[in-house]
Amino acid sequence: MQRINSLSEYFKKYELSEKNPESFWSEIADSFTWKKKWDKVLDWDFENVSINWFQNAKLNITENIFERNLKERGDKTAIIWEPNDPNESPIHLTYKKLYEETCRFSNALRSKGIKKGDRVIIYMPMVPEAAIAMLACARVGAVHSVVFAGFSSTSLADRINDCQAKMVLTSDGNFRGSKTIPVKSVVDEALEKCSTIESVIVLERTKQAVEMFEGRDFWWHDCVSEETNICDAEVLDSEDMLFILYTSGSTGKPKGVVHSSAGYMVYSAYTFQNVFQYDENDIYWCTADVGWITGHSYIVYGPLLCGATTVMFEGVPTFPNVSRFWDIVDKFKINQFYTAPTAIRALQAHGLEPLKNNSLESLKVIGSVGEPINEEAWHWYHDNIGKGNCPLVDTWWQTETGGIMISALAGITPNKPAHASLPLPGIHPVIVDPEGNELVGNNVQGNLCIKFPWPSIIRTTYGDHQRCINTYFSNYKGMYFTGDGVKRDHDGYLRILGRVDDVINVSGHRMGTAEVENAINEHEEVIESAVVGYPHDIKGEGIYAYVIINSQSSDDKVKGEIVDVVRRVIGPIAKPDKIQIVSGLPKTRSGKIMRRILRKVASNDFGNLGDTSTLLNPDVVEEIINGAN
Ligand code: 7RM
Repeated sequence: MQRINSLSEYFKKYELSEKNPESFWSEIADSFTWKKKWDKVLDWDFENVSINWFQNAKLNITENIFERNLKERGDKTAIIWEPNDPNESPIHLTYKKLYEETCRFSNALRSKGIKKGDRVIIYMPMVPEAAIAMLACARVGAVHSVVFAGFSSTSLADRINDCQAKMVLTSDGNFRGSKTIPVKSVVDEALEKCSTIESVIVLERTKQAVEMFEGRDFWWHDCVSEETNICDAEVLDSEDMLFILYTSGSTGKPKGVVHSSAGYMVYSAYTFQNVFQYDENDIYWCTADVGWITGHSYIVYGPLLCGATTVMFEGVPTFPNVSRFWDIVDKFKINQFYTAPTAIRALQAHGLEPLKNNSLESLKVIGSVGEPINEEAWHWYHDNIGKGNCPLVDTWWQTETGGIMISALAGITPNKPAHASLPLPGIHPVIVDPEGNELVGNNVQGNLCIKFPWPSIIRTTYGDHQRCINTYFSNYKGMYFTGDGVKRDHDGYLRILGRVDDVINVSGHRMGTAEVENAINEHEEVIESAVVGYPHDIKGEGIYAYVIINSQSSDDKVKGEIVDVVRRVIGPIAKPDKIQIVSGLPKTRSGKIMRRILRKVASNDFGNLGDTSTLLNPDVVEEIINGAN
């Protein structure tokens, strides 16, 4: 894998990627194993969103993880798995062992009738089998869609139905901190609303009692017991779908973001290698869950394509105590550590006491992802975890981009607190004003767009291509619109300012305000609701819900029930932090809720509410201010 070693080399590569993107990307793609090479590097059209990378090439991403790595790295550890309970032994899976287990499970998938193009849902805890499940799908050409195991049965059912999945891979339960959470029973509940699922494979993890439905449900260990550890990889076209991952937007239900095989492979590996500057014997740990894009690209695919040792952690940062992350860093002598600002802030709140028995001296690189990192958290992380001598890579990217887009390259790009800094080679960001004029030069602020395709750009939203065009490629003609605001400072470094649409980012989890409102509205006494984000010390943003109810019951009772409804409809991560019962919502004459005002009130920023004279019901503003919590 091509690796950039100096700042001047970065600028050189960047320039090449601007002047001759095809030669830039084909040089990188050359280091992979192809069944057949491409006829043309790139064909693209942002108007109809038709993007074709490495045209007509044939490959399988798992051959690039296994066959390409096995000779040199067969006995090298691919995955280190750290269980929830620190007293349970970790598991070290070598590349050879991971390959064999993937083949065995690939055969099991084929035995159950899974073929190229079939959609398979993975609803599993953070266990090695979750990675094996993803890789086995990729091996047989099935399209995986991982659903975070904290989502509700309703959310799971929506995703199964949207992609018309044929199979669910799951577990009996999930160990998370001091709790044991049911998983299989959530699947059972979801499947009452689904008709496309033919079989369910259940991994035994917690050994809790589960119901197994004859003819539909099978134990993982039974499925693999008769299978061999050799399995031919399906030959895929570059643009064949690799996976679907659902993500929230400003309107409607979550969208199935589609990634394709070759482009995603090239980009996830290239960015992993260069951002983290991985060296052959390093131990790398990303604390994300495989249910999010960060887990896909930087726990599983990127690291394994590069032959790295990647750590997978089943538990939570606070169990059995708040030293857990740092204990794991010392236990495995982690060299690169990649986590979210929300985790940093939560641990920062406990002070330095939990660090006093940790050395952390193995760390070479620390990283941040998922939300803007505030300067205070940046410095705490840099000084106390990185001990002042580890480069901190603040990596900006999205489910739709497939891989890191704007970030320092560790040890190469000078660090600047709270700045994602510079685009990676091949990434051409532009800052635009609301009319779509490009703002050139330094000291400008506006909306972040990307004007040229990169290999792992979103290809479509599953089942609804028009929605992909409308959401990402219509706001600004000829450009991909990210939904984020950005500032280019006097040095030309980029600082991400957060979402400019109705998406909120709670503890690094993306949520549509409309999605939360729809869940709240399922409570039978709710007439209308409006959800906004507000600054939260630890979560980054908290969820603030304004709710109009039609009720004789006490406000407190309804508030409690609303929290329960959201938990049931979406999952615990979407629970409102604050609920204010109101008699009306500020609306424009055309009936649109003026969220600007609601955002200001939720942020305790009553000073300048802007022009409220155009409101249909200006009186309600005062009531809302008086009742704010
Ligand atoms: C990787 C991931 C994407 C949204 C994105 C941003 C925010 C992500 C950063 C960030 C500031 C960062 N995918 N975001 N990384 N904001 N600095 N380094 O999180 O699809 O779940 O979310 O997250 O708003 O649009 S995601």
